[in-house]
Amino acid sequence: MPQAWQPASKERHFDASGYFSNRTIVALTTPPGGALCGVRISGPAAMEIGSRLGALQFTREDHRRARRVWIRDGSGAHLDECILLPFFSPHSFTGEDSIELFLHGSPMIAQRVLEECFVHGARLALPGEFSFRAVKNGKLQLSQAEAVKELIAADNDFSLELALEKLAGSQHELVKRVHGDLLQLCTLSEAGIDFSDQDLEEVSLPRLKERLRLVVSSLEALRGSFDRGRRFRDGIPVCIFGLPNAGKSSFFNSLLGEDRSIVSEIAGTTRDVVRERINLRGEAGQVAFRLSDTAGLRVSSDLVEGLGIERSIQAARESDLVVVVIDGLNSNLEELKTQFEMVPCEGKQVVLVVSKADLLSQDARESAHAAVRASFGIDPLFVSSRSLEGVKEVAAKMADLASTLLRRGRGEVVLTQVEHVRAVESSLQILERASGAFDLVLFASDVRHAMNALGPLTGETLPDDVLGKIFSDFCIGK
Ligand SMILES: Nc1nc2c(ncn2[C@@H]2O[C@H](COP(=O)(O)OP(=O)(O)OP(=O)(O)O)[C@@H](O)[C@H]2O)c(=O)[nH]1
Ligand SMILES: [Mg+2]
Repeated sequence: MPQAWQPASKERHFDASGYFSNRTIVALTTPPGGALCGVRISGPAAMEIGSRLGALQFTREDHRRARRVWIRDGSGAHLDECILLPFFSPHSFTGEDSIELFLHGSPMIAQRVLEECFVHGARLALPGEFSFRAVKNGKLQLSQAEAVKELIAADNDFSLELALEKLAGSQHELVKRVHGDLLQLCTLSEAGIDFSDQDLEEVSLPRLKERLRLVVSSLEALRGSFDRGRRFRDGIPVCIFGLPNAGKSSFFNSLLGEDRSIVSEIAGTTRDVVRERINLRGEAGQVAFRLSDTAGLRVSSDLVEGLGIERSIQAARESDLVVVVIDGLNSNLEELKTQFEMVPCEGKQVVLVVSKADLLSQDARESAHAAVRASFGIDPLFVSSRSLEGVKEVAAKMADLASTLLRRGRGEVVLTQVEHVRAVESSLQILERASGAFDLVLFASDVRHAMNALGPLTGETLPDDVLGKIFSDFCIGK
């Protein structure tokens, strides 16, 4: 954010209680550089500040009524002509009284308006503080607030769709259901304790354990979804693999559209794994990848090169997709096959690419094609990092193969955050103990603990400092 947008008077917005103060807060809600600039004022003094800025009086009748007004500072000097929109509590984003201003997009105006709000007692909002207040006031579920952050960060079709569904409440609904089931189990087991002398079948330990199994399987499915969630968040891991000098780094650079890896005619140029994130477009949309360029594989007496080769094999093992680059001019397919067999390919997608197509005659292409097909049983694609022939086609093929790993049913929940999967894991651990409990008292206590362990997903039993930390990752104005 440009310097001019920072408030000059820091002490005016210092507030020791951080997220847990109820002071009126203000921040820009749009990034700099646009034709318009949004400002949100939220909190108990919002209406008063709005009234002073616009020399207006608000009644509840003015809720959501946009007005075009001149706003002025305390001396009566013009600040800007803008649109002013009041929202009365609880019908606002934060659930508090709020004023939204739409100013002309000038950093100078924005700074002056913020300063004027500070004069009237507001302080600058902390990162994510509007969303924090919305969650605190029950206007937004924690998972929906997190979805807003993911929505802003989404840079490909698949993560955008997932964040939109999360915003619409898919994850919250599922977690609420599981939480509700656990609560019901708590209630039933406590009833079982109270009426233990009556031998009621419905609240007997075996019957409750039976019910618990259903909850456990929902939680297990949720835990299992994280494997895919990581791919949504970080991209699909892809390894570019092959013998030295095959043209791996050149192809890697062609995909990225920049000279990221060093390329030379000396075999063994790449030593370490070079990683980059990239989005590639296929038929189903854009897919994010974590692309790794690796050291060429050969038997080497050089210690450093040997370590690099070990890393190449490790990178291939950890990838969902392996792009094997075969030197179009000088390929030793037997050797390549031997090296490739060191990578367990079960469950992996493989794309074979013959490089240096610009140097290959039609005959050479045909014989390379036949030889690769005979050795690997897969048709190769031809690319040239010089003319860029075939690069787009390989990119599209990679995106199409990878998109099968990201496909979800509509509304299918996929966990993308480590804190969430940890919460599910710890809940499951406690429920495992509950499944082996010998009496209802222990069973009831474990089920209650397991329910509380889901706090990071529900937001209900989270300690204040943890909640504050979640929102501190947001941007100011969110
Ligand atoms: N004409 C032509 N030359 C290429 C092409 N791709 C790579 N080369 C050349 O082949 C040589 C090796 O390219 P690199 O991309 O460094 O090969 P590498 O597989 O990364 O090699 P190592 O890192 O040593 O394993 C360089 O001289 C490149 O200029 C291509 O498509 N066309
Ligand atoms: Mg290389």
